[in-house]
Amino acid sequence: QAGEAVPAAQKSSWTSFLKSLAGFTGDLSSMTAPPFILSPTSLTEFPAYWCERPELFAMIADGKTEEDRALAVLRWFISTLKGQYTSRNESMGSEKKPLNPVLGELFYGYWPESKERGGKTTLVVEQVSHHPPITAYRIANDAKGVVLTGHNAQKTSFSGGSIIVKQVGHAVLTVALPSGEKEEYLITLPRLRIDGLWYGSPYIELAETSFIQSSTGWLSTIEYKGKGYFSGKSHSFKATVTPANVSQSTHVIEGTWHTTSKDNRTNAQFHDVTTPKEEVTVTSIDEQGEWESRRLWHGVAKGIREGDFDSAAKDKSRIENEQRQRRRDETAAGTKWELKHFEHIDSCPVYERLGKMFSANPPTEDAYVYLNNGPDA
Ligand code: HCR
Repeated sequence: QAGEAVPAAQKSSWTSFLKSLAGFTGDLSSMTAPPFILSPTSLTEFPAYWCERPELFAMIADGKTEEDRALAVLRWFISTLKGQYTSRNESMGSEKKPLNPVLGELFYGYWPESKERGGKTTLVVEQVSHHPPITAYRIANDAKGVVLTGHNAQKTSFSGGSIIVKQVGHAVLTVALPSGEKEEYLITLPRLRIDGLWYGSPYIELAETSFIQSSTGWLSTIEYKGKGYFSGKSHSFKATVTPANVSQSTHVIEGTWHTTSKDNRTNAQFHDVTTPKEEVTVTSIDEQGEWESRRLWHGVAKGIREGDFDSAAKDKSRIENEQRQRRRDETAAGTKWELKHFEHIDSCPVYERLGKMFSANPPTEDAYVYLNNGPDA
């Protein structure tokens, strides 16, 4: 039934929200949505999903051959999808609308060292643009020599009752090999469809194709399908892994990204995310700086969690007004906001070089270069 999951008092504002989505393109994060769909978490926390299985991230460096490492990168990537795209349904009952980060917002965290993963893995996130929202991040296990850098923005549109989200941006993973050489992987991002809006119970399905291109030539092509395709199951994927200049794939991996998959050639299990994951460790709010996400949004998040939406809205307006004032002051003084941990470049050299190998579209993309000055530097 329509609006089944929507609290009675918010049904009409949910209907207005859905109506305003029709014909909408652009930045969904700035749209006002009814309280029941609000999440107390800022989008700056999302890059942590890349590393909730830190041992898989670290293990990339242990691959003995180019093929082993290409498969290890694919295994780690597929294993992040459950957290990235289904974890709000698990923790909050449905997909929710995250807090829209302010320019300069920061999120720091780490996964402690352990025997399996060798070293501490650190996370630095910065909101590098507000309009449109762009989040830059860097995750590093220095002891293993595995580093991921990337940025993410979204372009949204509405079609057939679903929100379609094109992810803009890419990630680059580098592995420092014992030989002193460096291997690079260009990672493109899947398209999302947000379904279940009619019922007030949104969830994500992944669509189309994403790629992982290695500087060694190995290419993983990942196709995403929902119910009724491949296996008939939600969250299905099929990945083919091909060496350089060979069109026939060496590995075909099929399964559902939120559970398990198999390598068709060997019939061996490829990934398994039915086991517990490890959330990022973050210092307590009292110890955080004023730009750090959980401290910055503390009042709003508390209001949302406790159902006190008036106080959440008041604190949100305070933050937004402060931001507007800051921008006005900068214009008056003829100054510009300075990024803290990243520097913007118009064209990413890794994207250009590796993108050519699989005819990436677009052929060039901008990037944010990490300045090596995070809290653990
Ligand atoms: C689309 C989305 C904001 C962006 C989120 C991204 C794409 C961010 C980068 C992460 O690596 C992966 C990721 C996962 C999320 O699924 C995706 C969010 C889902 C909803 C949210 C919209 C802006 C809010 C839509 C409001 C709906 C729920 C009514």
